[in-house]
Parts: sequence; C-alpha cells; structure tokens
Amino acid sequence: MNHQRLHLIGWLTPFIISPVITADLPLDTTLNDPPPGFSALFNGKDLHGWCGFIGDFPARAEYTEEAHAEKQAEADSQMRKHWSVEDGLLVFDGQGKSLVTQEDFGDFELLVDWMIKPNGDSGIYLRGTPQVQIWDNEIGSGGLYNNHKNLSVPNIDADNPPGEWNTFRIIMIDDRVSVWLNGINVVEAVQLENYWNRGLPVATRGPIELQAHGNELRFRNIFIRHINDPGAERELLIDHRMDWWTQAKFGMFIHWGPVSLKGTEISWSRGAQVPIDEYDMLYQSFNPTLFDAANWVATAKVAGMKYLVITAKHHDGFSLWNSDLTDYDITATPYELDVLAELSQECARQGIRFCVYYSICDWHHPDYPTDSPGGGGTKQSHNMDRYVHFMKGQLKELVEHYGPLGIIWFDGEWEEPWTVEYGDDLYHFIRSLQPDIIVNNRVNKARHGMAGTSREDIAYPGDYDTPEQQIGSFNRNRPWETCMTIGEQWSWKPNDQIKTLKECLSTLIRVVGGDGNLLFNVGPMPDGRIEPRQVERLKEMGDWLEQFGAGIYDTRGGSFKPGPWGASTCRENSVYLFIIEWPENGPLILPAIDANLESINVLTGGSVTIEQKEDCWSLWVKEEERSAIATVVRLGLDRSSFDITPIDIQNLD
Ligand code: FHN
Repeated sequence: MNHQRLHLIGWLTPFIISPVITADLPLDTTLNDPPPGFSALFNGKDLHGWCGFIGDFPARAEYTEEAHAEKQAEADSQMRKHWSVEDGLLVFDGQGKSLVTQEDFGDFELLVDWMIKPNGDSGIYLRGTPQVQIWDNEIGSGGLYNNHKNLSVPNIDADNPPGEWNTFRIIMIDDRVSVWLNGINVVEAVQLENYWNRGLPVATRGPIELQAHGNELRFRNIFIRHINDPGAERELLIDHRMDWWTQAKFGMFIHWGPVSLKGTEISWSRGAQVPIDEYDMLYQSFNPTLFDAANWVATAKVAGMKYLVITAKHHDGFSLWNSDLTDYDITATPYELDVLAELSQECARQGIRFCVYYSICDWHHPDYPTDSPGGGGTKQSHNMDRYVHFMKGQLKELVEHYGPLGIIWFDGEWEEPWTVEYGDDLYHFIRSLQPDIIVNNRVNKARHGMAGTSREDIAYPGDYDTPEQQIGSFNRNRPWETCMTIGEQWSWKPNDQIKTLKECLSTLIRVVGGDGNLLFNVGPMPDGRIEPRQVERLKEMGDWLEQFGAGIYDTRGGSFKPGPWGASTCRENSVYLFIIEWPENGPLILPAIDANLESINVLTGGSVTIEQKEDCWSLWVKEEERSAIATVVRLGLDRSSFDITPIDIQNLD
C-alpha cells in the first residue's frame, strides 16, 4: 500500500463510506512539480516562500520595519504550529491564521488544488484582497465573494464534492479576474473590487493568501506564472465555450411533430383549432416516410447555417426521440425510426452543430400542472416535482444519447409552475451533464417577454438572450439570438406566407450587425420533407452568404450601429457596411470614428466615392451600381475595428 495514498484515504475516511484499499499505486512524481512557465509556490516539502499572517493587507503597509519584523516573527511561529506539510500536501489544522506568500504579484496565472471537508470554507486572496471563494455551498466555489457592485457568484457550481480535490485556474490582469474550476469557467473577466477601500481600485501588486476560516484544509500543486505582457495575454481572461456559437451567427430552427398532419400551430392548436383528444392521437398517423436527415442537414448547410435546433419536445409533450420515460414518442408512430438519432448523426457527418429545443411546459404530461389550450386550466392531479424529475430524465437522455449537444434551447418557462429555484437548478443540472453546453435564458424565469432580454436580478439567466420574431437591440455585452419564422407559423402550414429574400437577408444583416445570432425556423411537412419553397429561399440566402459571408461569420456587431440605413460588422481592421437603404438625396454620412481609412471597396460591385471631412465621411455609390439586397462596402482601417466605440448613423430618418 502506498503510504501517501493510505494517509490521504485515512484523512478522508469520514467522507469515503468504504475506504478504497488500493494496491501499490505509483508515487505521484508530478505532485507539486510546476508545468512549463510556472514556478511552484509550494515545494511539497516545507513552508519555504510562505509567511504567517500579521494583519490585513493595508494594515501591514503601515507597520514600521521594527514592528513588522516583530509581528512577523510571532506570526511565523504561529504559522508553523498550524500549517504543515504531510506527504507532499500543504495541511492546515483549522486553528491558526491565513498563510501568505512572501512575494508580491501583479498580473499572474495561478493554479491551485484544494480540498475541504463538508461545510468547509476558505478562499484565495489575490494581491492581498479577498477573495476567490472556496466553500461547500450550493452556489459553488470560485466567485469573487466580496464584490458588491460586480458579480460575486460563480456562473455555475462546478465543485467536486467535499473530500475530493478541486483545481482552480485563476488569471488576474489589471483588476479583472477569470476563474476556471475543474476546467469549467465560473468567473469571466469580472472586476475584483477593493474590499479594503471601495473607493479605490484593487492594488496593483500584493501577496497570494490562503484564507484560514476555522476549518481544516488541504492544498497542493500551487503554481504561479507572472504575466509580464498583460496586453498580449488579456484574451486569456475570456472563456471560449461559446466561441463556436458567436462565430456561427446563423442557425436552423425546426418545429416539427405529428401536428404537421393538421397544418396548425404546434401545441397552440391543441384544444383550440384541434380538439385535445384528436390532437393527442395524431401520432398514430404520423409516418413521415420522406424524412431524410441528410437532406435536412444539407439544406441547412447550403443555406449557410452552422447549427440546427429541433423541437425534441414542444409544449404538446410529444417526444421526437426514443425516450425510455414515455410512450408518447416517435417509436409509437408508424414511422418508428428515431428522428433525433438520425439528425444528430447526420449533423456530425456534415459538420453542423446538433442542438435541441425542449419545452419546460408540457400540456400533455399528467404531472405538469397546466393544460391546453395555451396553458389554460389546471389538470386534476398534478405533481410538479415529479414532472421535473421526468424532465431531467429526458434531458439526460438527450445529452447522453444524442450529444454532445451544442445548445439546449429551453422554452415554455413563462408559466406559473416554473420558478427561479427550478431554473437555477436546471441550469446547473444541464451544465453538470455536459459542462461546455450552451443554455439559453429560457432555462430560468429570466426573460422580459418576446424582447427576450434577461432580468438583472437572476443569478443564472442562462448564457444568452432570446428575442423572438424581432431583431434584438445592439448589445455586445450579453450574447443574444433572434429566433424567427421563415413563414408566419412555427410548424408547417399549407400556403404559409414565406418571407422575401430581402426580408430574410436584411433580418440576418441587422441581427448580426447588432452582435446577435439568427435562428431561422422552418416547419417540415407531415411527409418528412421541408417544403420546396422554404428550401429554395434558404438556398438563395446561402448563395448570398457564399459571396458576402466574410462580413457575417466570425464578426462582431458595429462599428456603426444598425439603423434604417442597414448595419455593419467588424473583424480585425475591417468594417463591413451593409447599406440596405440609402438617403433620398445624397450620400450616406458616416460619423467620424477614431481611425484612419486605409482602403475601401464595394464587394457587391461598382465603385465607391468617399469624402473624408473632419467630423464625417460621405460615402456614395451610383444608384445603378447599388445592390437590391444590400450594398456591401468594406472599410480597411489602421486599427482594430472592434476597439472603436460603436456609433449611430443619423442621416437617414
Ligand atoms: O410557444 C412557443 C412557440 O411555439 C415557439 O416554439 C416559440 C419559439 O421561440 N417559443 C414559444 C413562444 O414564445
């Protein structure tokens, strides 16, 4: 038995119900051995590099040299009584004071493993300022606990249970802090406030402190890397979980189910245009023999869509996959094949991110309290907690059998039975199933109606906002995605009014110009085909994106905010202007931006003249050379276009 392991198991025995007696394990030779570029703050042998706590960070600066030395000697003596090294671990007995690095640090990347007992509590002070929180709490560790103005809680609970090791990766540049816990980002570029003087910014240098808070602690693998070029490394603060989505810009939404047999609106027609009993029996006739997953995914690809979200279960409760938790699913239909299995495999094959829509409200399920039409009425015997258990079981099926999923697109959260408590719990549950999954704001009670923006007072409002059937407002600070129908109905409707190509593309342009994504909906027919009219419109969008997608994909909104004139996007030193409407008489006037123009060209053909004045640039393309959809002009600047403060174009009322 490896002595080290036995000791560790011995300490943890109270928490491991049956201590695992392991055969000789190889000694962990990497323990406390820093990765390249890092230095070890703890050498695994002694307290070299650490000192005892002599007072709060600001107070320490006030001591005279003599007083400081005297206090330090006493504190170090105390330190050695309560902080020790056991089998390569830094151990605190819970009775002394915090442990402080002798060295001060400015900008840094810090790695540290920590372990607490049930109800344990500690923290990591950065530059002598409290703290990155460590605790056994349903909120989760990693939050900047003492922030008042800025976010103080982690964006997810990523803790391993007490008695198990956790790993922090903490990056601090200037006053911004990002924290990853066990590989999951829990704090992203949040400003750490000066706990000691709220009127001042946090100190620019100071020690790392391991907080004593009255309970036993274990630490190991404490490594630090000085960041000497913060400008070059600032992007390290950013969590990249949503990068693929931010760059994708354009996705396919699919609303489909047995209701397509009636051509009425999915779920909303249940108990309205279609009697409930009739609606709930439609699955018995649902046999989309022409369903072809490869064809659907190819349609999305040809349209230039990068992800696909399908209604796995809408408010009507019908499950489009083979669910072990209900008989009201695709296997109960004459079709039988698992639609989601085919789609998820085809998306993987064709390089489209597979995502699912899941309705929290379920007017069919006996345990969900409200009923159709539209959530009207209450079911006789309902049990919301039992329904939530069912829902979590289905969501686990979706992630485990059809994942990894790009997004879980929740809906149906607006009804009374759903609460913030349920929403907080569901967000964590989903992220625990697949940490890198993206979850929209309809997971929680966070949404301001169809505008889709999120309430500020919700700790876990999901990862992005969801304006519906409308173009969201320009916003670079919170991800957002407009969901919109290509016709007028979400699910298939015969002779639906399909949007013109100009309407489709100007929607895409204005959404992306606002720094959002567009999730554009098709409603497939009962035979399994996407209606040829919708396929054709999507192909026309894809043809346009083939030519001008450089100004759409992997861009950010701005530098000129969307308006009646059109919209703009930016990437690196380029600004792409999508001029949809021109002023009646005269050029488009661009207000001056803090950059010099190095090049300009019209991507839609023709020539452009630009007159640069002190306060504005006048831009002109001859009428006969303008595009009917949008005249696309690329401006080449002498600096990063994203760094320019976004500005409105006014001269088009
Ligand atoms: O009721 C649903 C509707 O059917 C559709 O699924 C949209 C898509 O976002 N969401 C709800 C209406 O807000």
